[in-house]
Amino acid sequence: MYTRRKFFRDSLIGGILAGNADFWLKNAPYLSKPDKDALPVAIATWGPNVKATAAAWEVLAAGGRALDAVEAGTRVPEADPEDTSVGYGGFPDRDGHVTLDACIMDEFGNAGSVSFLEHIMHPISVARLVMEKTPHVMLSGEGALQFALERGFKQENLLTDTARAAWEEWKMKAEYKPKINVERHDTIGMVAIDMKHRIAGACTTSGMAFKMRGRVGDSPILGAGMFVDNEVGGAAATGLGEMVLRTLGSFLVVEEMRRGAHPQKAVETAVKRIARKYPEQSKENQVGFIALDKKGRHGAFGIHQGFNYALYQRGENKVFEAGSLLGK
Ligand code: SD4
Repeated sequence: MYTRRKFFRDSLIGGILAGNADFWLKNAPYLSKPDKDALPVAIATWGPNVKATAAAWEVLAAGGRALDAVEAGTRVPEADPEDTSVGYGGFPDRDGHVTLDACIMDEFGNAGSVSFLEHIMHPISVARLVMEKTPHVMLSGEGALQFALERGFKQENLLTDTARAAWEEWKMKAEYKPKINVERHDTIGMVAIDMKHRIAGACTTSGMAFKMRGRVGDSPILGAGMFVDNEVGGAAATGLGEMVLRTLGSFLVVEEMRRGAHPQKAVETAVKRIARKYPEQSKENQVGFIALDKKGRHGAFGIHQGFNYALYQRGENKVFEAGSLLGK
């Protein structure tokens, strides 16, 4: 049924495509100004990840390296069985396998990534070792698992009873239809800057629930799920990975900041680009970005309402609602 709500949403997309809908910029609450206390800072996608920014802050406040902070932070949801979008407890693919994607990047532009990795609770730490201990950037599937086991990671069953029950229920209809902000889109993308102005980023996820076996999303792809450049800042994405993959969204955000855009403007540009290129998919799917620039200013924006993020800055760890292109 074509409801009033859908009509409203379609009209909004139409307005934005016509280029006359900058209304949401007028009261953007994020135009934060840098000050001497802006660093260190850690930002992460999704409110429940305050626990992750807290873990990152411990490293940052002790004078540690941003790379260690983002790894420590993103390991928190990876080990949390309640988080059904990341690591242990993540919802499986449509064949019942939990398959994980992750990437990490440091202040020198070094990067490591794993995709389609099974049985390892901390893919972000495997990604870091790919970066530090191999001549490669990305390992995938069985090769990634073999590498992790050789490096001493434990092989574990990551499918919890809750996730298995959700999968059993899903199988009754077996319909692949991601829902906006409903699947607990808790992929964690995190960017941090330490006291020495070093920037690092990390992103880790079990991907879209009930995806096809072998499907890899945006999260382990540098420039799509996450990207940092120490001269500029960093960004990370969440939501329907296919839309982010086709637009290299995080790279776009960083490049916009390189051209002088405030992080808030940069994330809005990326979301607008996606909505313009994929208007149909944008009606039904969420994509959100977080960004930090070198000065410690941040931005966050999604296609739809309901995207939130955690920010630890000036000694305070808080959750904020991100702005959005469309209403619900
Ligand atoms: C993916 N972008 O695999 C991820 C999913 C996600 O919160 O962000 N979930 O497409």
